[in-house]
Amino acid sequence: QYTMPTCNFIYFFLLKFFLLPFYLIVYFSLVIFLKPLLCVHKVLSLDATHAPRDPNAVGQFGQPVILPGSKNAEVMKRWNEGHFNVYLSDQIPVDRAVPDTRPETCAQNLVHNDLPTTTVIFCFVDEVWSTLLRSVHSVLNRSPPHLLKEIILVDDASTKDYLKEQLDEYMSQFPRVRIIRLKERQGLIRARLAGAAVAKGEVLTFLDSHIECNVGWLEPLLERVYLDRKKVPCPVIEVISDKDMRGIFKWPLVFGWSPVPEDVIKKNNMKVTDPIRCPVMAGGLFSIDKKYFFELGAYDPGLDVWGGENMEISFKIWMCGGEIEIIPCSRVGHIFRGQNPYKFPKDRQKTVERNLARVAEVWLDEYKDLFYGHGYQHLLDRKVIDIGNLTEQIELRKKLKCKSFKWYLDNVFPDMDTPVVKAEGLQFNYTWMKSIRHQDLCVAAQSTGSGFALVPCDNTKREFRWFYKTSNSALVSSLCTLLM
Ligand code: LR7
Ligand code: MN
Repeated sequence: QYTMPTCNFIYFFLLKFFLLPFYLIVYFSLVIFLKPLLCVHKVLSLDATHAPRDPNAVGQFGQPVILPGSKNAEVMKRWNEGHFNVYLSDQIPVDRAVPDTRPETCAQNLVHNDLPTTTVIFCFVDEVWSTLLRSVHSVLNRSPPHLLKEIILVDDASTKDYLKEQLDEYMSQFPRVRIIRLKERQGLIRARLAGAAVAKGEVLTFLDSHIECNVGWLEPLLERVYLDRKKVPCPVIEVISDKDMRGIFKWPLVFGWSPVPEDVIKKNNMKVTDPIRCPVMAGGLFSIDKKYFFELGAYDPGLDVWGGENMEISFKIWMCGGEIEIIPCSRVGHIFRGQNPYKFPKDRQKTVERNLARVAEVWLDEYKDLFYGHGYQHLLDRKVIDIGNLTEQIELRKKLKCKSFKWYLDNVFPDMDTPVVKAEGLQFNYTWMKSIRHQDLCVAAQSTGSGFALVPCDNTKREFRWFYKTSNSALVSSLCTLLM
């Protein structure tokens, strides 16, 4: 016979009550003692950074080398091969030691044990032998083997002989390194896409072909992708950027570095090792979840050779739901140079301008006036410059339901100097034509000198032109400047 179980409520309650501290102790000891053992481990310091294999070689620990004056002629002779001191680079070992430049606490940071694997993609055209090798060695020596799926070298139709059989032969000693050769010069954007298309790792890590990764560079990048697949982490690019610098742009879409505003550091109580949110990435060095990269439509394949792709991917990431960060514990050195050492198939300036115009047309909404207004008016004449078809890019933006450029400025880059005039709850753009515009309406000064009116824009008339005076941050009508 079935009898209902009697439930002594009070007894049950007391039991729970007295056992609660016990449960809590067990729970917290599990979390505190076992979790680090089970699912996180220390950042690996595989490379003997402190023990150079050849201590007598020059350039160990990044020490500057002073060459005797007698070498000047040779240095100058080889300079143009890479637009840096190629002669010296060839003297420095390909696997030299570098000083650990991370903020002190980075070495104690923990990352998850089950991080995703990455494919490192280097694309290059006519890269200098010693710098290309040093880049590859630094990745091989300073990345945990279980996280490095492979290194893909995409040869963007180099013309130098040593980058053919000699490179194949050298790299054949490293089973992890694969070489892809493009038949025709594609430019770095399409070369990276070719590498990404065959990558087997879960995360793509793009690097320039003249870099040196520092100890523990990879784990903190992969950790961020692991925490959120829409995070796009970038290492600190040594020399230029430092702990509190982030990538930004100025009009007309020129990349630069600027410190994080003081109030942001205070408000978020930021430590030197905390990730720094970046309105724009420099372009060459970052990790991104492979599936996410393709969901975003990768790069606009219509971008040619060099330039603008960092703006495109940055706007796309932020406006379509992702984030760009600089990770202070991840550090990679990069050789900066005054000129591109390779030829542009078409004119360099025209190539970059055309790339930027494509980005402006797809992503900047009404703010594209600001881009054109900063010296690019001539690009508006499509008979002079054909920027190509943008249908696919515009469709993509719609499909991904990306936010507006205004949203990006307000939320991601609020400290940017956009000459936007606010009045009566409306936002006006101060355009490159020097008009104060809201949609199709512009502010016109009254010639009687009494106030102004909001009327359909007509850029041919003086009353629509306003000059910005930096001395008192005022907009002065061109009618007034006549009197001044
Ligand atoms: O046609 C080309 N084919 C290529 O494969 C042209 C270039 N490349 C390769 C080249 O060999 C190199 O490995 O692409 C890589 C980048 O070219 P660089 O080194 O000439 O570029 P950069 O360092 O002068 O410029 C920065 O901006 C570029 C804009 O298109 C790219 O985004 C670069 O990757 C980027 N570099 C960095 O972000 C490093 C820090 C520089 C800063 C600030
Ligand atoms: Mn570079």
